[in-house]
Formats: sequence, structure tokens, C-alpha cells
Amino acid sequence: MKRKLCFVLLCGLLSLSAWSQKNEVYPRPRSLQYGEGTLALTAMPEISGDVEALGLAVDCLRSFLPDTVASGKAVRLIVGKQGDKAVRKYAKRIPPHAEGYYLKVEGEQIVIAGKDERGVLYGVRTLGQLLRDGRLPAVEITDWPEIAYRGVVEGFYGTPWSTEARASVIRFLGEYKMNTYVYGPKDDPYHRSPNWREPYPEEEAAELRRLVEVAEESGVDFVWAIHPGQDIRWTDEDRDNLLRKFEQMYDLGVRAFAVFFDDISGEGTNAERQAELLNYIDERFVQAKPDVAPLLMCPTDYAKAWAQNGSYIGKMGELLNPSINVMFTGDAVIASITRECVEWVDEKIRRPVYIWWNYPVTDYIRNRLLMGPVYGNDTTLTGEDMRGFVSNPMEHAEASKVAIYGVGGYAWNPAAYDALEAWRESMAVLMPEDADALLCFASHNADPGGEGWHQWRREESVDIAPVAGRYARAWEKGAEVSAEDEARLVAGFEAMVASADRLLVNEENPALVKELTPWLRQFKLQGETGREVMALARDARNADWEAFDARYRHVRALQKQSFILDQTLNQNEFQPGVVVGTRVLQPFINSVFTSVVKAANARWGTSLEIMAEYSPHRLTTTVEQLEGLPVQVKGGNVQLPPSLEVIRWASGAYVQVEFTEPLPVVEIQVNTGQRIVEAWQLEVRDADGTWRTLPVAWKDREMRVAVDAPVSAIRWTNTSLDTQDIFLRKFLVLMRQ
Ligand code: BEU
Repeated sequence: MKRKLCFVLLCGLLSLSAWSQKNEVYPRPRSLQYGEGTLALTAMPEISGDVEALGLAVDCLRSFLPDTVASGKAVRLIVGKQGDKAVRKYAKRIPPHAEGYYLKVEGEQIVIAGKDERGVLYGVRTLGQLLRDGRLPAVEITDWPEIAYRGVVEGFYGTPWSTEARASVIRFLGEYKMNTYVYGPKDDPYHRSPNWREPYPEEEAAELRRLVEVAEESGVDFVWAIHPGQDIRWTDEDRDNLLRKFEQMYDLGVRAFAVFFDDISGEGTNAERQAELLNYIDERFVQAKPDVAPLLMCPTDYAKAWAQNGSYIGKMGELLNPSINVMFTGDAVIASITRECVEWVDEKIRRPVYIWWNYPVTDYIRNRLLMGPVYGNDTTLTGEDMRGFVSNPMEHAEASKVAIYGVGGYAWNPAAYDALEAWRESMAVLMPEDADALLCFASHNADPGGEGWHQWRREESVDIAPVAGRYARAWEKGAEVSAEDEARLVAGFEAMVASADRLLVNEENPALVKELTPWLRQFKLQGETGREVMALARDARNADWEAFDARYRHVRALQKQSFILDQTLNQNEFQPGVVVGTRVLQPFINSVFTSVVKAANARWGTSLEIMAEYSPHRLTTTVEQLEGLPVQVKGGNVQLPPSLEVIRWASGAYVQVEFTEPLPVVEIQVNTGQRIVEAWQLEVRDADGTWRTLPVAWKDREMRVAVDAPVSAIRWTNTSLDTQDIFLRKFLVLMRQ
């Protein structure tokens, strides 16, 4: 009986220890079996293997172990790559895949047998992850990556990363078994037209040389890309210019190269000429050198949406040398990667595609951060389908690591990839102490918004979304709200405020805090506003006018602060400002605020403004759906947010935007989603207070009316005798800047 109890207890302890070790290796290995017991490892083991030849792997070992040999009986580490004498005994256990490794910890011995040098390095990295408080679990692992090239393509528009940021990302890639960093920032003039022909000035060249060294030390291939297509001439001279530039980069230590032809027009888009040039470079440069990796190219038709007829991309498949890798972004420029698309493009290019994944890049939505989980890519895809998978990040390098971490896990082992688990873990990797606060922030900053060029969306605020939906609907309908929902929402807003406060003074990761600060300030305000709007709703329910009145003023002040942040932080010429929680939280706050103030006005006979966001300008309307719509000020222009739903516009109904003072209006643009709508009247009020009707001209679905005068108000009216159903995709007033 006693023995039985002991057995049960032991099993409990063993399974507990196995459980506590469970999530330690990332990316998740192919096969991992824990044995019994642990091994103490507090100093360098006694190495059996060619220490000299093991270079990087031994350096890596030193990064987590003191460089002293233990006194007394040392742990023995048998280490080497396939074919090495030291690991001959384990030859059969080495997985037959590039960069694979076999690792066993048993008794006082550790075995790491790699398929190749990187495999050995990855075995040592795994060992480093398993080591906790000087102890290793008994374990046996067989592991290899599914996708050959994994990592990052710095390929966005906007401020390129600093050398320091790049070095940090490259080390991060190495640490999580990613092997590729592609250098192709669009706003480096020496990468792109017009200066691609020019050598880097000394200082920039020295920085690149340093990065190549960091990459080498990290076990990462530094791929330097050139982007010559916008002004290339198909002459021997330009071909030699390109080769000369590659030679210069080779002299800086670069051993992997790419040529990008994305986002170009004109002569440079010619498929035959591109292929001819690439084959020439491949034969005369890449293959002529003993140590240069296969050439990588990004085609002009890099997304299926454009490559539909397949003629350009098909030519690439037909003409390019087979060793050249071809990038592709998926069904669209910004898209989740589907099996259907991968199979389609693989057939066209006659080789497994190299995915350029446009996530978490924000160069098309610069007022946002994308920090949600990496999900939605097909997890049945294998190395036979894709040769590479690299992520195009945000201009915020440290914040991008959330997504890069996920991409690393996915590309290593898509079938075992768990998006939520990887996402949560990445928070602890970036900020061990404040991981929960970072998770709170990230969970509300995930969606690209779908308003601009790309419609791709992400889930956001997932935990609170159903609660928020229920509560807002109840207020809209004037129904009873659930106390439990209310409590959860209040707690959610309080958690936002507390998280923002903690993150703003976090000292674990200063680079991340610096990048996030504008958004953290907005996030804190959003939490405070949400909390106050919930309290406002309570005051209204309790019919407590005094409390309501004071709270209303407070909410207005918070809204104004948020407006000021949006107008002053992160100002750029594309999407200036700072927005957070746009998918669930902001619409929720706006909706509840509107419902509550409407109810209050009805109850107390007041006419408190219901505009849900602060704006210096005023909106008045007789269209019910437009009530409370904010008049936004963006980059010095004035606009209404685009509508997603159809708007019922009764005969004679209007919307009017009134400015604080006469403003120099250049043009008014309205897009109703329809071809041409008739019987609409656009009027402006001149500085002297007189109204005049403007002649309306329609081009496709868009109306563009030149004004060029100081204007104090604009009115847009349905002058037909019928109700008209239209969208308001755009209502933009361009100002003289
Ligand atoms: C992401 O906005 C983005 C899209 C493309 N226009 C560019 N090229 C490719 O995706 C291949 C990319 O540089 C840019 O960051």
C-alpha cells in the first residue's frame, strides 16, 4: 500500500516536473522526450569534439555558462556535426535535414550531434533554453526546421532601422533559430533608385560591415538587397554598375544577395530583361564565387491579385535559373498565406516560393502598432511548398519582435505552431517582469483598420469584445445592462490604465518603451476615458444630474487630451497621429457615450454635445446615423470617418461641418460608393457668412470640387424627393497647408 502511494506521488512529481519543463524550448522541437532526473551544469563541460571547429556553438555555450571547468567530476559534452569523429556513434540519430540536430542529456553526459554547423549551434541553443538555475532535465530531442529560410526582410517604407536596432533584431533571430535577415529598407537611397549605383559612404559602409559581423556571430545570413528597377537601363553599363555594387558589398563581408523589382513602373518591369540580368548575376557573380548563397529576387508582380493572368510570373518561372529564389506576398500585398495561393505560385515559378510576409509592417498605417498574435497562415505548408518565410516588420524594431517571435515558431514547425502560446511567450521574452502589462497593451493594438489601401484585418480585444458588444447594444436599446458585464468592462479599463503606467516606467526594455511611449500615452487616456464613460452611464442610470454633469466635463477633457496627442505625437506626412484600440474599444466608448448623453439630454432636457470624440469643429446633422460622428483633423485636413454601413438619407436631410473660424479650403472630396448620385447639393459658407452652392462634378465614384477660398462651414444635402441610401466612404476637406 505504502509502495503504491509512493509510486503515485512519484508519478505526480515526475509529471509535474515534465509539465514545468514543457514550454521551455522555442521554437517547438519535432520530438522531445523528458527522461528522469536532472543534471547539474554550472560551468563549462568537458568537451569531446573539435572545439576550434565548433566556433559559434562554443561561443554560444559560453554565453550561458561561465568559462570555467567545474572542479571535481565534470559533465561531458560530446558535440560535433555529421561525419565528425566525436559524434560518429550517434550518426543514425541525426535527422537527415539541413540545420537539424540530435540532443540527449542523460546521467552526467550531454550529446549534441548536428546535421551541419548550424544544426550544432541550434542544439546548443536548445541546451541554453533548457538550462534553468544550473540544472538540465534529462531529455532526448530530435529537431530540424521545416522552412529553409526564416526571419526578417527589412523592406518597409519609412525611417530605416538604426544599426543598433538591426543588430538587436539579428541577435534575436539567431537566438530563436531564424537564419535570415534581408536588408532592403525602401528609404535607404543606396539600396534603391537613384543611388543604387553609388557605393555607400565610408560611415554607412562601416555600419554595414559591423552588421555583417553581428549576423555572422549570431548564425544569421545577412542578405543585402538592391532595388534598381525604377531607373535601370537594360545596358551593359548598368549591368556592370550592379555587379560593381555587389562586389563592393562582397568586400564589406556580404555573402548573400537579393535583387528587388517590387513597386516599380516603366522599362524596369520587363520580365525577360529582369530574368536575363538575374541569370547573368547568378552565373558571373553568385556561382563564380565559392562562398555566396543562392540569389534571391522579388518580382514586380509579387502578389496574386496582380499576377492573375500569370504571364509575368510564369515567365520568371520559365526563364530564371533554378537556384534563384523567388519572393511572393500571397493572394494580396497584405494577406494570410494560404495553401491555394502557395500551390498556384509554386506552379508558376516552378520552384517552392519564398514568402515575403507583409506583417507586422505598418508603413501604410503609420498611426498604429500591430502587436497581436501571428495567426492565419496555413499550418499544413511544408518545406516542399515554401523555401522561405520572412516577415516585413514595422519601423519600430523592438515592438516588431512580438511578430518576429511568432514567425520564427511558425516557420520552424508550422504543424506544431500555437499562435496564442507563442504570442503570450513573446511578452515574457521582451519584458519578463511586466509581461502581463505588455500583453494587455498588445491585445488592444492588433488591427490594421482596413480603411486604407489594404483591407486585411486582425482580431483585437478578443476577451472583452463580446462583453462590450452586449453592453453597448443594451444601452442603444435602452435595455437593462448586466452588472457582471459592467464590472468586467470597468476592470478592463482599469487594467489598461495600470498597464500603461507600469510600461511607461518599465526599465527592462528601454528600446521598447521608447517606441511604445506615444501609443502608451494614448492607451492610458483611452483606459481613463472608458472608465469615466462607464461611470457616466452609472450616473445617468442613477439619475444623478450633479455627478453626471461633472463627469461629462471630465470625459470631454479626456477626449480633448486624446485629440491633442493625436495632433502632436508621431506626426508624419502619411498617417499622422496615434490611435489605439480601434477595433473594439474606441467604437465601444463612442457608442456608449453617444447613447448615454442622448438619454441624458432626453431626461433632463439638456442639449449636451454627443460628438463622441473631441474636435474643435462642429458637426450638425439631420441624418440619424451621423449623429455623434467625430469631425477628424488629420494632417491639417478635416474629414469624417468613412462609413462601413449604408446610410439612409431622407429627403432634405443634411450634414454640416462648421469650422472654428474660416479656413483656407482647397478642395472637397466625397465618395459615396456609388457611381454617380443625383440630386445632392454641396454648399459652402464664405468668410462673410453667405452660403453658396458649388457646381458638383463626379468622376467615377468620387466627387472632387475645387474651392480655393476661406470657408467657415460646409453643408451636403439630399435635395431629391426620395430617401437615398449611400455610403460615405470619404468626406474629406483639403486645406491649404
Ligand atoms: C507594405 O506596405 C509594403 C508593400 C509593398 N508595397 C512593398 N513590397 C512588397 O511587399 C514586396 C513593401 O516594401 C511595403 O513595405
